[in-house]
Amino acid sequence: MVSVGSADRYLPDTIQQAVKILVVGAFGVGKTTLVGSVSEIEPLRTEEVMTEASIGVDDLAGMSTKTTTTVAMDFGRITLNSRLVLYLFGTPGQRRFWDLWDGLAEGALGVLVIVDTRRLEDSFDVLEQLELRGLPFAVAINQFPDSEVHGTTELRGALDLLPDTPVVMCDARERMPSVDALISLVEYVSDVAHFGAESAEEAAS
Ligand SMILES: Nc1nc2c(ncn2[C@@H]2O[C@H](COP(=O)(O)OP(=O)(O)O)[C@@H](O)[C@H]2O)c(=O)[nH]1
Ligand SMILES: [Mg+2]
Repeated sequence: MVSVGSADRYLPDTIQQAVKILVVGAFGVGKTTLVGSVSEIEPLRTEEVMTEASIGVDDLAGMSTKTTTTVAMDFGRITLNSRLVLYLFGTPGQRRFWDLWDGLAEGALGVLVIVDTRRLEDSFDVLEQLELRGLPFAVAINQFPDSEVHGTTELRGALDLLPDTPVVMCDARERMPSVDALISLVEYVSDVAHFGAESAEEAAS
C-alpha cells in the first residue's frame, strides 16, 4: 500500500508521455519560484549564495532581498493530466551558462521563457539565443507588484516576438497561473509538432 505522504511521488499507471520542458529567463525573473510553485515533488534546487565574484555580474538592481543565484538548475515535475507528465528543468539565463543549454535542451519539447517587464532588456539575449537554437518557446510575463501593466500586444512588440508565439501573464508564486503558462506552451508545441496533448480543462484538475 502506498502511504499518503508518498502518494504524490508516484506517477499514475495511465501516464503515456513524459516530456521535458526547460524554464529559462534572465536572472531573478522567477524561474526557481515557478518550478517550486508547480512541482508536485519537492523541487531540487542548486542555489548557491552569491559569491563576491558574481556580484556585479548578476545585476542586483531592484532585487535587494535576492541573495542566492541559480548556479545550475531547478528540477520539478508536474502531471498535467492522466496521460501526460512534464519534467521541468529551470536553467539559468546568464550568458555564462549558455553552453549548458545545449545539453539540457536535448530532447526538450519546448521552453518556457519567464520575463520580468521591469527589466525587459535583460530578456533580449535569452530570446535571441532560443531563436538561434531553434527552440520552440512560449513567454510567461511574471507580474511583480511594482511592474507596470502592459498589454500583450505592446509586450509582443517590445520583445519582437513572432505572431504565433504564446504570451501569457503569470504570477510565478501562484500555482494555477504558472500551470496555465505551461499548458499554453504544451498546446503551442502540440500544434507545431502534432503532439498528443490534452485539453486545458483536464490539465487544470
Ligand atoms: N512579488 C513577486 N516576487 C516574485 C515573483 N516571482 C519571484 N519572486 C521573487 O523574486 C526573486 C527572484 O525569484 P527567483 O525565482 O529566485 O528567480 P530566478 O533567478 O529566475 O530563479 C525571489 O526573491 C522571489 O521570491 C512574483 O511573481 N512576484
Ligand atoms: Mg533560480
